[in-house]
Amino acid sequence: MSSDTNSKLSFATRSVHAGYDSTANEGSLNPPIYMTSTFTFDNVEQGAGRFAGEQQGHFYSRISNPTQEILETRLANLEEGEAALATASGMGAITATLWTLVAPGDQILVDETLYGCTFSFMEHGLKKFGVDICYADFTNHAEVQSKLTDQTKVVYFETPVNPNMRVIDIAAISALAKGYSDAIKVIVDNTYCTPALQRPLTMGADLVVHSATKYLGGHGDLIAGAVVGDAETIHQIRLFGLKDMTGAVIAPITVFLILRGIKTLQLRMERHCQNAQAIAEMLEQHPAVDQVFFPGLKNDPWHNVAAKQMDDFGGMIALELKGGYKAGVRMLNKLKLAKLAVSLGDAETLIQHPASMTHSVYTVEERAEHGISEGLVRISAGLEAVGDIIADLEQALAD
Ligand code: 3LM
Repeated sequence: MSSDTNSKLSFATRSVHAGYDSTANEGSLNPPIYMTSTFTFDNVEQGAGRFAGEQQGHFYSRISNPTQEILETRLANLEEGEAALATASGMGAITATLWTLVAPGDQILVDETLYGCTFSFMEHGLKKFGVDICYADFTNHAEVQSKLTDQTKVVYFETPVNPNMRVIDIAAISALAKGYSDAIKVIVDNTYCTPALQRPLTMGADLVVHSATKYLGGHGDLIAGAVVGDAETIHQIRLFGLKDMTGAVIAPITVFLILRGIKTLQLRMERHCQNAQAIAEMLEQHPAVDQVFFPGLKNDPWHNVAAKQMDDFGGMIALELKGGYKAGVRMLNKLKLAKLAVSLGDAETLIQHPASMTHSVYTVEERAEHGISEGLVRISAGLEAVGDIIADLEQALAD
């Protein structure tokens, strides 16, 4: 199967095959890694044609590379978009995308809670250049509606939200934005779900961004990102946000590792989801736990919207202990199997404290305003036998 979006094939099959044709590559089962910075031209006319975008073909690896192209075709296929751009990091994808889409005087309407560095880029980066960042609680649709203005160019959110696990209705927010103006670009950070669980482009979003460092790579051995959407916008992001603004180019060897990771994406997501569900159900019953935030729990406030738009409830959990921050520190320091680390989506169960780690760029006041509590603990359920993870958590929670 080559680069076509063959919708008759299932997700698992496309995860293994889409975008790669072994017969065009000496029969090599796995894709070649083109370690080259530049590409030779047959003559001056061909080189000039490629630079002008009038002729197909690669010319410099800051813009494109054949190995990268395989990953981009596969991601576009899985997200059901026209095109994709792979980048050196999730932040590379987010920054390349937003630098391309906004100018001074424009407004970005964002959910009140964002991954720490995305918040920092908006608040400390784009604002400095005259872009207005407007926050709203995206679970409150009337509030979103009231904050759309003629300056709004982008509507941006994560779902489930890192780290507090709110779930935002992608179809409803996209409809609100498009109802106000067709020109508004709706961007969803799909890192927590991956297309194995949720495909925002089929629900009205324009662009999807990813930290491929997480579930897509899946093994905690690389940093990468991607943006997926319509071919014209992706082309603009490649030629401006990537080529001129960030230079956040993905290395071909990293592409190879992500393609390898994606082959098992659906299998891994199934196990991450099963493990997270069992862990969340244990935590919900535990006397030391005050609250568990996981949309797979029947009485989670976001259970219904998650059930509507996600194929399963994901591998991420947040919790609040009865003893607050102090109890959280005690628990984290007692873990034996689960690793104390930021990042997520790896084979290993990872646990961290957002207020002092992933979301520490927010000030204490900002965290309070943006819905991130000081005692929150975040768990990325790994692929270990769930009984072993639960036993570790129970011993860490014991008096
Ligand atoms: C983390 N998150 O532990 P990279 N979007 C989302 C993310 O969670 C992340 C990015 C984008 C974490 C990283 S914190 C120092 C470690 C929803 C990253 C950015 O540039 O690939 O790290 O992606 O939550």
